[in-house]
Amino acid sequence: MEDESGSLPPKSDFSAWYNDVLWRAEIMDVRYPVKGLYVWFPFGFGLRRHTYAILRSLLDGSGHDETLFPLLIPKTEFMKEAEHIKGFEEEVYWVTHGGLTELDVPLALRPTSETAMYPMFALWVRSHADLPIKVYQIVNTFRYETKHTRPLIRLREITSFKEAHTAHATWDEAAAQVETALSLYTQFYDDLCVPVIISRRPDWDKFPGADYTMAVDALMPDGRTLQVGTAHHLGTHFSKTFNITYEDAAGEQQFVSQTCYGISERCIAAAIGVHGDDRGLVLPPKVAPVQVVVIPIIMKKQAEEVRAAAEQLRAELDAAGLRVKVDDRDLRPGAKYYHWEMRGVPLRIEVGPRDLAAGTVVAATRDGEKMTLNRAGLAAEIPGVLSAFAGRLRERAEASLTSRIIPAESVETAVEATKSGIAVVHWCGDEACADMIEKETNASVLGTEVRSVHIEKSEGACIVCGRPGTSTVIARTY
Ligand code: A5A
Ligand code: ZN
Repeated sequence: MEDESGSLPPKSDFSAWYNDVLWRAEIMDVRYPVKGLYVWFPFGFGLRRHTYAILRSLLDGSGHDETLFPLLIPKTEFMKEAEHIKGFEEEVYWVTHGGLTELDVPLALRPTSETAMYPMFALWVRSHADLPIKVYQIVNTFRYETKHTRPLIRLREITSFKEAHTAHATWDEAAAQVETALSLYTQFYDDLCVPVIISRRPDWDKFPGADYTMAVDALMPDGRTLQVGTAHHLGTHFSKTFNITYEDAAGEQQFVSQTCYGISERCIAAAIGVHGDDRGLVLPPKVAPVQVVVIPIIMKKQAEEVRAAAEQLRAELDAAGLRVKVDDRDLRPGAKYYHWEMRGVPLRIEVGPRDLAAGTVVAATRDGEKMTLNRAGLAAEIPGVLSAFAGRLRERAEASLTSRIIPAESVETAVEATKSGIAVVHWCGDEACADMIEKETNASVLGTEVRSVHIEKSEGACIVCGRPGTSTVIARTY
């Protein structure tokens, strides 16, 4: 699979860089013969595995239970919630035949699992004691996307859809769960060293069947935002449709209030896009499939000693719980550096004859910090080196985001700001004003009630009509 021919386009040419790096770093193979469907290379799948392990542990640690529902949803269930159908009807794949026999009830490939899960919730919930329900699954979902498809970003088979679904006794409890979800997502993106902006989507952009939608957006290098997660308050829309009720203390049947929240492999696209550089991927240590690569510098003399020392170091780092690899292929060291830099490995350690004699190793982080470390006690040093590296990734990403958040007091300034990043404007909440802003800027109103350490909430005159407005983020989006 190794292809070192030609060179990676510079990251400033983001779209070309992105496609090329996914191939060269062996994340996704885009040659599968169905549009919008891609294949995970084993290295990419390792990145996925470690990324989703964090997500799993966050969810497991906060009272969620993992579950697994069927992929196929009967049309009869799917068509029950009017807004939900309207939102998805153009995106659903249908299974109409079993072999040569036409099915009595066509089956939808889940685009998301509300209508698979909630008929079962109706059976599971009887009394107050059955609440809350908090479950999640990590599955593939299918959406017949008509916009430009892109690996990890817009897929027709989303392979790594983490969807959580909850049911509560009251609307307020569900609202509190939306906040919990946002805080879990904030921690998750902090582990990926990716700063995010949370906002409340305008009503016309909320999830089909939701009372409101909170969205999490990351800023990509080309100045466009990528929606990397959403949390929806579903109110009682679905519980009324699927008759999910519990008996309250007074013996009355009450409809549950629900939430759902989701993240897809876009989280990996964001980490790749935000941290990568002209030499390839730069991976946050917590998710890097290889965290440390050991490169034996083999010369004629002491070749065996160097090999043995590299293997000894590997064993020590492995025992310390680090994901480590020795690259003892018969290649020039330079070719190996190139190989592992492309794959984003956070730390490289070189072991050569001179180091053996001196009792040291030479180490280099993926962002170019070189250091000489004592061989003795090295395994205990590495976690600190990796977390300092993660800290620098986080700081650089923060700086890059803040430099591209631009307050705009007029539509003209918003047009300028959204060419390279995010405009913060005052908007009155009126759809006509939003239409005007979107038309002029070619960007989208991401939302209001903005949560970001970089954006202070404020009141001011709507940049279109002058009526009272609040801070609103606008950006070109993926
Ligand atoms: N049931 C809820 C959780 C739901 O489906 N929400 S959602 O439609 O907003 O999807 C959740 C997240 O999946 C989105 O925020 C987005 O980050 C991601 N996503 C949606 N469509 C996608 C696609 N075609 N390809 C990749 N990711 C997608
Ligand atoms: Zn207005």
